[in-house]
Amino acid sequence: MSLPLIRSAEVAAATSAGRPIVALESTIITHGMPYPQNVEMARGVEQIIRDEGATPATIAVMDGTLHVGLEDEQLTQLAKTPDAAKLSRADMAICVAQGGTGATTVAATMIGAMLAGIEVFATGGIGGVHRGAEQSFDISADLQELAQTPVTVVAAGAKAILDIPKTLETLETLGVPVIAFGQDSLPAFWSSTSDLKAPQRLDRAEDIAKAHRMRADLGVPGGQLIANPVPKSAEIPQADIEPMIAQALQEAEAQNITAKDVTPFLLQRIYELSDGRSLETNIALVRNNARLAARIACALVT
Ligand code: PSU
Ligand code: MN
Repeated sequence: MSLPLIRSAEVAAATSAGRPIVALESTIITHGMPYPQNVEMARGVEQIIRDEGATPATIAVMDGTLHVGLEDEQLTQLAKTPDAAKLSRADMAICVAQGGTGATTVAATMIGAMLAGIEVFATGGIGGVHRGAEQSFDISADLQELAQTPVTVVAAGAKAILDIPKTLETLETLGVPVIAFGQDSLPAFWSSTSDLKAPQRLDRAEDIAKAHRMRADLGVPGGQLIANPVPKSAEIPQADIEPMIAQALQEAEAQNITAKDVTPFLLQRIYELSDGRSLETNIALVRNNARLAARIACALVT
């Protein structure tokens, strides 16, 4: 059976030539940032990947087809659809089978990347164990996906809205390597450092590529999480962001926001509470992650 999967012209050409490709998610576009900053971010990030000598592949489901690489009109169309479905592992097959349209989370983007033979993926922050998870059981499917799907994911560490120690413990249980890039401390999304030491540290894209290869060679399933610190010039110190996170979390609880709606709600409220500063930082860190991911993808093909 042939899969309902279409590559963009650019991704198809790179695939046949064996050139490096970097996957990008689409939930960050539809549920992570407002229009038009979301489409500007998405285009800018794609260009960074090209400038590094790799090919960008933004992944989404449109009208029942899994698109690996979006043409510019498709990207714009998706960015203008804030009510697009948010597709994680559980949702993807149903959306495709029903001819639906939706944006892929980290988990679903990893599945799309694997199906298209792409081994490296850049995003902003992954989902994780939410604060209060001992009550809500809210643990992102992104963590399980990292444990089973062989894609190296470059993110800016676990998002500070989460319970970062519990997220790290869960990743350890699942056998997912968490590798800080170029520093000992685990980055915390909007902030470049945290009080936590990262379980692993690597300093070069080539070393990350080597570790990715070795994991496959050893027959260990799953991917790697690369925690790439946001550039200092764009960071928001933890002391500044923490009160806004606390307020957003309180409001989420008061308004009974649950399940898939939690992460988009928190990101939107922190954007408002920070007068847009959180968005500037978010864009800066995604761009930084795209650059590193492209270097890893290039190292994988040499
Ligand atoms: N982190 C961000 N922006 C985002 C997301 C994460 O900075 O938009 C998205 C990603 O697509 C991630 C998803 O996979 O949120 C996690 O959602 P949940 O917590 O519902 O699993
Ligand atoms: Mn959740």
